[in-house]
Amino acid sequence: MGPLLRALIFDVDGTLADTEREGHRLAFNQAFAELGLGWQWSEALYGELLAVTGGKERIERYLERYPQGRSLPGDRSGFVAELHRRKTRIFLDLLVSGAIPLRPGVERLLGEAHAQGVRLAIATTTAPENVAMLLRYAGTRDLGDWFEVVAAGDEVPAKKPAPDVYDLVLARLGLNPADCLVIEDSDNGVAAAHGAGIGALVVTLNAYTAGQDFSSVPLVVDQLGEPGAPARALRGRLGPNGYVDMALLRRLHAEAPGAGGIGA
Ligand code: XBP
Ligand code: MG
Repeated sequence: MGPLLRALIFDVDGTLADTEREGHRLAFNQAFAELGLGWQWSEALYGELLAVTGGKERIERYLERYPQGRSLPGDRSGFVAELHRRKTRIFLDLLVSGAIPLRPGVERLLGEAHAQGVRLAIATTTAPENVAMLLRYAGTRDLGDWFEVVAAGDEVPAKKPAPDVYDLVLARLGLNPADCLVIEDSDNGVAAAHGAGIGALVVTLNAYTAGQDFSSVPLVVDQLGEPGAPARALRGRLGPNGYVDMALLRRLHAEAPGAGGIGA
């Protein structure tokens, strides 16, 4: 028998909730407006900028690519940090207002895992306070206490697609890659998990990640799904009930416990 499934590790943005288009993007735009910058990130431009993970890094990329950066003050990184602090405050207000719900099936699956004693962790690029507020306000109860470990992008030298944040989660859990299964929504997230040697992966697509290459992942679905509102599998197969549950995750994990098992 292979290793037991001991922990589920979740990405946050795009996976637990559809935070990008009507969440982070709006918060960036509002911060730009507050500072009178006259910058506007359209849905399409934001989709391009998402190739860079991390909000501060995303602003830096924008400034490198577009002429807006030329007129900025000398202390570029201090300016970006202040801009990002504003953006985070605005994003937190959005979360507290309940404007960003969890994706379908997320709270159900977390509850199932918790009830079965499977440990829960988060590997994200965003800030820990964003995660705490999302978990507090997006579900029907504060889900934060179900998560044993939250590892965030600014805690590690390199953000996704580097494996650092997944390595940190494994160290904090005290588990091996083969004990875990990851749920992600993006190619950068998949690369990070694979880089840390975690092989069992589920991808829940969203509008920004639907066109990405997930050929190395055993199960790709449009959402986790709920009883009566099934998910759609774009790669791999769902169980008879048509949604992602712990029985399905245990099967996937047994079939591909480590990175070596991927695509086999
Ligand atoms: C998510 C991100 C984040 C958010 C913004 O990537 O790249 O940067 O867009 O968050 P992933 P911050 O889902 O792969 O972790 O502005 O707080 O960085
Ligand atoms: Mg994501």
